[in-house]
Amino acid sequence: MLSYNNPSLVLSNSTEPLTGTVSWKCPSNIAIVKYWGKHGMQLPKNASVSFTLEKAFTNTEIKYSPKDNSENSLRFYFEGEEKPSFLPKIHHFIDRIKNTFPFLRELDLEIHSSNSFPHSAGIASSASSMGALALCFCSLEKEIFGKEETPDAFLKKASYIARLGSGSACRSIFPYASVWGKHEDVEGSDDYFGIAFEENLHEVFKSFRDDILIISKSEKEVSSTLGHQLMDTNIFAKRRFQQASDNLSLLLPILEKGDVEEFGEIAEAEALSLHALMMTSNPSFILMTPNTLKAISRIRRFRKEQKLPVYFTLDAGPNIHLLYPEEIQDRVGEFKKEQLRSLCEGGQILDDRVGLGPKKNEEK
Ligand code: 2P0
Repeated sequence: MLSYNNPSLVLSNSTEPLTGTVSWKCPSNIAIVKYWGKHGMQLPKNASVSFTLEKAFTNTEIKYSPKDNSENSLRFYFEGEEKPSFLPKIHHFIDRIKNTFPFLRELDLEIHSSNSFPHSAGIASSASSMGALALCFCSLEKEIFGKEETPDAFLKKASYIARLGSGSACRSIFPYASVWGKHEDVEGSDDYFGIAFEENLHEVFKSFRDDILIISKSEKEVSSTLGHQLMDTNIFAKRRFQQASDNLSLLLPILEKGDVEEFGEIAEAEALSLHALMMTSNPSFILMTPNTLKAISRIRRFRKEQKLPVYFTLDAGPNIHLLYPEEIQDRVGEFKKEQLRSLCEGGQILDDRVGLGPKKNEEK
């Protein structure tokens, strides 16, 4: 079992200045094979694979200084406004990583965070926000203790830490695509952190489009954390974890050879399985809305009639991710305008694509 526990990381052992700023930009990701169901300390019941997005990201900056013993050692600002309501989540995260980064409790932290996507667009931001925080915490270690490590070791640790903030966040750390969870077909895969899936990824997927149709901006009725929990008693759970594992085995060679049609079939099957699990949980819940279903049926009809490889996937919510290769973006653009925009709240569609992963914001 991998452990990053390090009791020596306390400020009295530091070699560098104890005041400064670190900042990271971290994108969101969309799972193609879904993670739904966990155990232990944020460990997945099945392996998942995701695409890293480009335009949906969180920017986080942490200003740090030694604790002055005032009560308010942690401050959080979202889009310029102080938000004490976010603090319990961050305290909980810091508590989970206290043995890895004991120095965090000796610091005053002022965290400034903002998202590239509009506020309350119904887009899950936990992957990008926890990813950005995890990267900042890892940079803090580097800044304060002068730690030297390879970029790969840094990202592996950041992914491990991000997982403890939010499971899916551990996949946001890598360019293009990531696998999280031990799977016999993926060398180096692990339940404790995500790994990059880049070398074997066909070029067509490196520029793949992922447009997010904002079907509804309302807050979800059931959180993902509760959704995961309900898998503990879902009567289909065992079969589902096997299905996810089988789908990953099927998907890997498809991602390698670049077969967009075969890819799309698995992506859609996974999305519908995820929502079927929600409907068969006890208590059950439904996150799709009538417009989600209308959009799905229009996408399938368009695909059939136009013979174009346009597919969908869903996150834990009503919004649709429209997946297609870059080369057909003009044709899909017309389709979105004519048939999908009217199904979106405020006509909103966020045009995104597979991206290059997180980036450290260097001081100007
Ligand atoms: C995923 N989702 O693979 C799946 C599919 C949503 C749909 O993981 O409790 O925010 O923080 O580990 O990662 C969303 O759940 O849950 C999620 P926690 P998370 O992306």
